[in-house]
Amino acid sequence: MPVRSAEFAGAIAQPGQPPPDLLPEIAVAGRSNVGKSSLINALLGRKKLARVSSDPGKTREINFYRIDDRFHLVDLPGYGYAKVSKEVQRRWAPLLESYLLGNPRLLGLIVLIDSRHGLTRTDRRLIAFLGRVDVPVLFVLTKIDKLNRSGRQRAVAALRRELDLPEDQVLATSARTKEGTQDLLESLTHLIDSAAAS
Ligand SMILES: Nc1nc2c(ncn2[C@@H]2O[C@H](COP(=O)(O)OP(=O)(O)OP(=O)(O)O)[C@@H](O)[C@H]2O)c(=O)[nH]1
Ligand SMILES: [Mg+2]
Repeated sequence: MPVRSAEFAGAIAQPGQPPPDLLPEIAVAGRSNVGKSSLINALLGRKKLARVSSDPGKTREINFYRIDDRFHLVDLPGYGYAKVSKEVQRRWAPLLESYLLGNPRLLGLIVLIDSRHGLTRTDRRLIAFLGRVDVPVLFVLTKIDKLNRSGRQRAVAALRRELDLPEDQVLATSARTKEGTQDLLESLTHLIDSAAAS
């Protein structure tokens, strides 16, 4: 199902700040530079809705995109980028924590992993923290256009093995070629539909 409308709804820069409105949310998390903003644009069929960093570590706010007036896709600040000072990173943690923990609107999380690098220590730290957030998590490998067919299969298999994930909890995508983005959109729609039905 294609997205009919997508627009920037607002941002949160301070812990405890309210969201732009009370729609259900699906949040996109992952290391800086993993391709969060690019994937959001690819999903929505919009080139420049979410800002793609020429300077990694730039997305420092939580950005909300309103999709079909039904839910928010939420672009979380990337973390773990070496050039961003420890001081700035220390300020992000409370923002992320206050957003993610005890958020009744949050229906699901998408965790992005760079398919070329596999799980890094930073990814593992995030995943451990996300264990405290009680929502379904979908793992999405990014930038698969950089790998050949066997490399892709290896990346998916390694992630599934390391995190002990069922097949339907891992997707492989490219924002560049849009591979995998339809599947991801379907998973999101499914999540929203089943939440609406319950
Ligand atoms: N080849 C390729 N490059 C990609 C893909 N997705 C993103 N990139 C590139 O990776 C870089 C980072 O992309 P962003 O979308 O800004 O990453 P981000 O996770 O939003 O980064 P922060 O906002 O810093 O957390 C950019 O140079 C993108 O062009 C992809 O699917 N394939
Ligand atoms: Mg970004």
